Amino acid sequence: MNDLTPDREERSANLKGMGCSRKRVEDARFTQGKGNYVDDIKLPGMLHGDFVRSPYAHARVVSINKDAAMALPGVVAVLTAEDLAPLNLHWMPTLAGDKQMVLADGKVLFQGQEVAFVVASDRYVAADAVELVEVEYEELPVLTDPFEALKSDVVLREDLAGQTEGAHGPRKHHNHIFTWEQGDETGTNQVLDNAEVVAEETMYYHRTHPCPLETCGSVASMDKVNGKLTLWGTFQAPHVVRTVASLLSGIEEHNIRVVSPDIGGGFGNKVGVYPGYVCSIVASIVTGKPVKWVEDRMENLMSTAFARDYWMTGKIAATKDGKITGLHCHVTADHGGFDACADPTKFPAGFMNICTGSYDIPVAYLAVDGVYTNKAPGGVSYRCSFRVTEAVYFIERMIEVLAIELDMDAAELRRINFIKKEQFPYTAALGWEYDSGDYHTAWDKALKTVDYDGLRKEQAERVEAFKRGETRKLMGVGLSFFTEIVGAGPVKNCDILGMGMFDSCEIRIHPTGSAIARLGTISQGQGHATTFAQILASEIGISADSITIEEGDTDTAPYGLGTYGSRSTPVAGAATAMAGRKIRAKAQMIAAYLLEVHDDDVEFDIDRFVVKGAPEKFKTMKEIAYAAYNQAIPGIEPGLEAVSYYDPPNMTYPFGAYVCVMDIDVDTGVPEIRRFYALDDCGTRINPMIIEGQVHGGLTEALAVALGQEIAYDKLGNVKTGTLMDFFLPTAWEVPNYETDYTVTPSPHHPIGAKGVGESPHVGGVPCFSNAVQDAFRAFGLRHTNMPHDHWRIWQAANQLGLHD
Ligand code: PCD
Repeated sequence: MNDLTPDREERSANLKGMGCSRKRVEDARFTQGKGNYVDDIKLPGMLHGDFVRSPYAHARVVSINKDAAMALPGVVAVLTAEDLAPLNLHWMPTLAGDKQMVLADGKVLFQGQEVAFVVASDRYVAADAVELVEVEYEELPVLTDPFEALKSDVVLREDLAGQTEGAHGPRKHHNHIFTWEQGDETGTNQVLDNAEVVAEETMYYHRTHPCPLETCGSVASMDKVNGKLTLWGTFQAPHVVRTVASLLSGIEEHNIRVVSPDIGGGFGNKVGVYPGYVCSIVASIVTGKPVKWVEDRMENLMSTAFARDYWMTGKIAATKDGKITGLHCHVTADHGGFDACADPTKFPAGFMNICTGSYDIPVAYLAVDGVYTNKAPGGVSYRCSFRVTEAVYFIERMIEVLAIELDMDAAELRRINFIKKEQFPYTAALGWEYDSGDYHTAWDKALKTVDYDGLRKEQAERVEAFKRGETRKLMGVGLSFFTEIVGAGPVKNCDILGMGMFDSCEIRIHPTGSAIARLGTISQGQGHATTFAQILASEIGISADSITIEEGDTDTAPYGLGTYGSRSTPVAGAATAMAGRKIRAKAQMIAAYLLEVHDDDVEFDIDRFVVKGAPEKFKTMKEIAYAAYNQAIPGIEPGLEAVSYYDPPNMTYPFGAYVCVMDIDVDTGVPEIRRFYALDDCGTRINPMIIEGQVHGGLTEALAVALGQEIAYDKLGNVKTGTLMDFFLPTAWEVPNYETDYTVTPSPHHPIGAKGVGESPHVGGVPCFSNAVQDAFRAFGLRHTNMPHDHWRIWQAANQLGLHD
């Protein structure tokens, strides 16, 4: 049975292992209409739910009259808080230690809040019945500004009235949620007081929203005969949903099966638990029928988790020649009506405490105040590891402002402050230990590729030409250098609702030498079925084409904390490699037995074990797998399976250097991106083609956020951007050609040296686009202007600088 495939190179290529741009195996299904999304699930007798939502941002619910709705043929039930109260499900715990109304209990706190859940025989009847539910409201004063909320007598959360302690410590005011402090306040203030130069700036990272193509939804099916609840849904963390559903409902966890089928993009929007999920479960329990809930686009934008909404004030101290000596940051965080941020429990402002960025800053202090307002709850990590995008935007803007203050080149200012290669592992002033990095090499490569000096020369010429009236277009050179923090991660630091953040992989090798591996994560488009098979192929010597990857079914997958915060590669990817190594260790013993040598006398070689010094004597993994099941081997159990639960020793710290060259028409405010160069370092690269796709996607979402995408409210708390007419979602029209590049600095603690990459381009991209806009006006005195830089805001900035006179 020996397989005498000729050379090692060919054998290695056959594996399609790590480093190979393997085509995505899931795409055959996705491009041929064979995907299986939540809305594709159709069960016999299935009912449909739809929400009555509040038109007001703050109002008392005086009465709800269901009669007319119930009279409509096809309507089965109209649930309100009163119906959920006996089950204790009218309020639910949030990931941030707060509680949130499932259905309005006494009053509403934001426009679009869920007031009643109509259950009907089809989606259209449900929608008609929603119109027939009569709700009487009494309007209350609306607070949409967190600074006003902190001064106002209006109590938003009456349920918390008088409570001076919250989940994250003392509350200073009835609309205040928490203060989170990190670092050395006294030391930082001392440095600021004595510094040669201090630059100060306040910036608003506006409220926006992840906008996956597929909105959120669920199908609940309670089988009262077996006592088993099955819940399909758009869940980025299916196991967590199962545990939470069990704790809330009292149904034993083995009787709950949670399935995330195909997911049409997550971007953090599908991490939290929404009233729709809870209501579909309750409705299925009440009616005994499966109940589907799928939100529409407006509901998605108005009510499911928002992102950002951080007011950040920074002070950065430096010497005259540009060496940074200290950093102070204060954030006022607008959390909306409930604190439903999706962060590890101990981090109420996520990883905002990585705001010292890629720079060697000796002392720093961060304080974050969380505030309630009349806006939708959420606070998700939209394509970033918790609040790292806010942190990177903050420091990359502070660097630009400091460069202006020092009258210095911003690329040079970065270079002299980067953490040096030999300083890794590096402990930052706010506590994180960066695993590895080589920032100078990446920066130099980036600047050289784009001919940075040439760009600055051209820019200076353009400024002169503008002043002479020869052009109305200015040129911006946007720079950003970012360090991400991904892979939450270590159980000792990170948990969600008490559940430690490890991840898992379970592998079964079949007798004929193919395999199935199941993971605790869940792909939403990232291509896990392609890439995890590649890790395994390299680890166990079975072709990736012969390995099925399965995720998302809690009845079969090992327990895991899910996919967000670019944690799949750092955590589940590590578990995959470790489980693979267990398989290999057993395979080694089997091979040695079959080859009649000692275990230590065989070694792994691509797809086989060979006798050391006698390469013609070998057993392929296929042969070993067959023997594992079919041959009695003394002292070894039959079968070839392994499972690994991996608790990472640290997070991984990918980084990157981005440059954007932009021309801005001063009279129309229209920016034109001439060039975008992105160098990413995510350590060992599993699939270069998928990485490139991830970078393109992340940059496009960064462009969206920097140049127009926002959830805006008026003074009455009406959402002004609740449809895709107003909410900017870039198309091929707005998106430039991206140039991607890389360096490779492996993670020293990850079994295959890989770091995450999915979010990096977004985290580095937002400041890069923003800096490009702002840099175009630097020569005319602009220091800082807030995002999103849509045409109107750019025009206004130009106008304020007197460029239209
Ligand atoms: N990779 C490779 N290599 C390396 C790394 C990585 O190859 N070194 C690849 C992997 O395998 C996969 C990807 O890449 O496939 C990614 O990865 P990561 O970074 O690890 O990540 P994950 O975890 O997997 O995922 C997550 C992310 C996130 S977070 C987000 S937002 C987004 C991204 O992912 N999302 C999404 N991307 C994406 N894509 C798509 N298509 N879709 C979606 O949805 Mo959050 O937190 O949730 O916000």
